[in-house]
This record gives sequence, C-alpha cells and structure tokens, in this order.
Amino acid sequence: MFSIQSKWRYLIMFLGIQLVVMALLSREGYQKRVTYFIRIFRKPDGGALSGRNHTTPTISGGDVYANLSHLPKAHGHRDDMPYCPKTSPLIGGPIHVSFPSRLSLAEVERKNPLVVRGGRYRPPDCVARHRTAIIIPHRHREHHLKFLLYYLHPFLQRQQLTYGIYVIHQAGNYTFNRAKLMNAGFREAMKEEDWDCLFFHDVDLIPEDDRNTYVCDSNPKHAAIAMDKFGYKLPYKMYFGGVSALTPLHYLKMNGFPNNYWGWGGEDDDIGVRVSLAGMYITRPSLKVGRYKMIKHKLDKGNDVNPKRFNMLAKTRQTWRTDGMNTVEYEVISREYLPLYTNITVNIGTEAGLHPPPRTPAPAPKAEAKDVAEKLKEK
Ligand code: UD2
Ligand code: MN
Repeated sequence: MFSIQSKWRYLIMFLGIQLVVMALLSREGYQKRVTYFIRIFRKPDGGALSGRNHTTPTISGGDVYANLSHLPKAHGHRDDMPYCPKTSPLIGGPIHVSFPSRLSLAEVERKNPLVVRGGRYRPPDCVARHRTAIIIPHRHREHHLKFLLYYLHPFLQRQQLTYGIYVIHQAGNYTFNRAKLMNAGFREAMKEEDWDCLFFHDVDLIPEDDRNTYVCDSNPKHAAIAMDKFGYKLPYKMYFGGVSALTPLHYLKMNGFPNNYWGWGGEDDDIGVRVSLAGMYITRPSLKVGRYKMIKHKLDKGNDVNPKRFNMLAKTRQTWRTDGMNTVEYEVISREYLPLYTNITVNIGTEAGLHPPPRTPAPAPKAEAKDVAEKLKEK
C-alpha cells in the first residue's frame, strides 16, 4: 500500500521528469510543442493580453481572428466616441498562416461581419487615428486573393484602422503591368476618399505579424522586408518589392510609379530609385515584424520577364519626371462594390497606347486562297 507521502513523491518525480523532457525539447527547437503542452495546464482565461477582464480574451496560437468576435456588433455614436488608443489592444504579434483548400469567399464574409460593401471598415467602438487604402494589382489570381482577404481583413481590424481594399484588375490578355495598375489604383482610390496612407500590395503576400502596422511613416515605407522566399531576410539593400506604403504626398512627390514596365521585373527597383531621386528615403519595420509568407506560384501567362528592364533602370534618373502619375492613361471599365473589396477593372492599353490599331491580319496562305477561288468558280 502506498502511503500519501510516497504518492506525492511519485507525483513530484513524474512532474520533474516531464520538466526535464520539456527543457530538452525546448533546447532542440521544439518550442511550439512545449508551448502547446504548457497551454494545456493553463487556465483558459490566462495569458499576456487578457488580464482579468473577461471581455478581452487571449490571442493564442496566432489565430488572426482571435479577439475580434468580441467587438461590438454595431457602431457607436460618432460624436461621443473616443479616439482609438495609440497602440491597439487587439494586436497580438505573430500570426499563424496556412492555406486550407476548402476556404470560400462566403466563409471570409461570414467571419468579417463589420466589413461593409466595397471592403470598407471602421472600428465600431473608437475613432481610428489612421485611414489606409490597400491597392492590389491583379489578374487571374482569384485563388490568392481569397487567402489574402481572409488574413488581411482581421489583420487590419486588429490594428483599429479605418480602411478600404481596392483590387485593380487589368482587363484583356495583353502583357501585365503591375506599376501602371498601381498608378490607376492610386487615382481611383483617392477619388473616393481622402486616404492618408496607401499600401501597394502583391496579392500573394500574407503578413505574419500584426505589429507590422499598416500606417505610413514620414518617408516611404517598405513593409515586406522579411519573406519566406528570401529566407526572411532583405534580398538587397535597395529592394522595394512586394508591399510598400506611401502617403499621397510621397506618391506625388516621386511622380508615382513608372507606366512603361511591361512584364515581370524591374518596376520595383525603379520605384525604389524614384524614392531617393525625389529626395526621400526608404523606412522599414524590424525584420522580426515585417514578415510575410508568399503563396507559391509560377510565372503567369502574360507576364513574361521584361528583357528591357536593365536598360530602362539605367535611365530612371532621366525618365522619372516625364513618366508616371503625370502621364498615366487608362480607362475604367467597371467599378464593383463587392462585399469584401472594391473591384476596379481597367484598360491600361499596351506600349502602343490605350487603343492600339488592330494588327493587320496575316495574308491567307496561297494554297487556301486558291481553294477558295476554285470553290467560287464551282458555284
Ligand atoms: C516580385 C515582387 C513584386 C514585383 C515582381 C516583379 C516579391 C514578393 N514581389 O514578385 O513586387 O516586383 O517581382 O514584377 O518579391 N500579378 C497578377 N497577375 C499576373 C501577374 C502578376 O495579379 O498575371 C500581380 C499579383 O499581385 C502579384 C504581383 O503582380 O503578386 C507580382 O507578380 P508575381 O507574383 O508574378 O511576381 P514575383 O512573385 O516574382
Ligand atoms: Mn509573387
């Protein structure tokens, strides 16, 4: 028969062994699993952000939707609402990003009840200190867009921003032009609202930490500095691709983005050079915070590598004032206020202009012409 004392001894020995195993696992880099076990023993309302208040639950496991379901369902009265705090209490740090195959847009809508037509949002219980527009250049990437919307909406809500999401869709099948789409997006978004910051955002980049705030700095900001595809490091010092943030003033000061980079590559470096030519510099969040996952993909049809990109880049100093926001030409084909975003479809034309003359059809092969003539004779 065990005495009570020896039962305790066994229990303490058991816990001691557990602790040693966990310490070893943690040293070997299995921190995630160790945290998981520790969480089992923790009370459900414990945790860094929760305090004792039951209305603010723990943001645990990096779920980007944690905490948001506790926001009030209706908007308060504007007049008596306070400003949102300088640092949002809803921010939770690292976000777990995965790509479940069965996710649907209807599910994203269901999870974002406070987002209104056109993909707009404002905090329900305080007046936002910042108003940010997200501009996404797009064509044939609906699958990526769905995941971006799933993560971006709650990410921005956790930052207590007033925001709107714009998808700028290139019409037709002509070679893709990312930078020109951004110019069109800038003008169209600013026509609608007085945004104080614009985030130019690749459709396939998912932010992994909500301390990477979608707010502008005093100089143009490059937000996507640590991507999984580059081993979570900046690939080179002047890199400005992926996700960047500019105020309308920054944007106009550098004459926007170039209009003449058709196809893949070069335009991001041109934009980076424009920043310094316009007398500004690039700011960045820390490597710990500016983290992104890129959804894996191949080079798209209609976006071949641009062979002229190096020659063009060598001339940015001469071209930036004469090509950009002051020369952009495009036509809006449609504007749709969808539940999760505003879709603006634009004709941006080709190198030969907005309405290039139709290409003259190749002459029919001789044999074919002869056949037709003979058939006509038979008739
Ligand atoms: C890199 C840069 C990107 C850009 C590009 C060169 C990263 C993470 N991003 O992206 O910012 O400078 O090189 O042009 O390094 N897109 C469509 N449909 C298409 C083609 C492109 O929607 O058919 C959009 C979409 O938003 C995409 C973006 O353009 O994310 C950039 O194109 P990409 O993803 O093919 O190029 P990638 O990943 O090499
Ligand atoms: Mn990409």
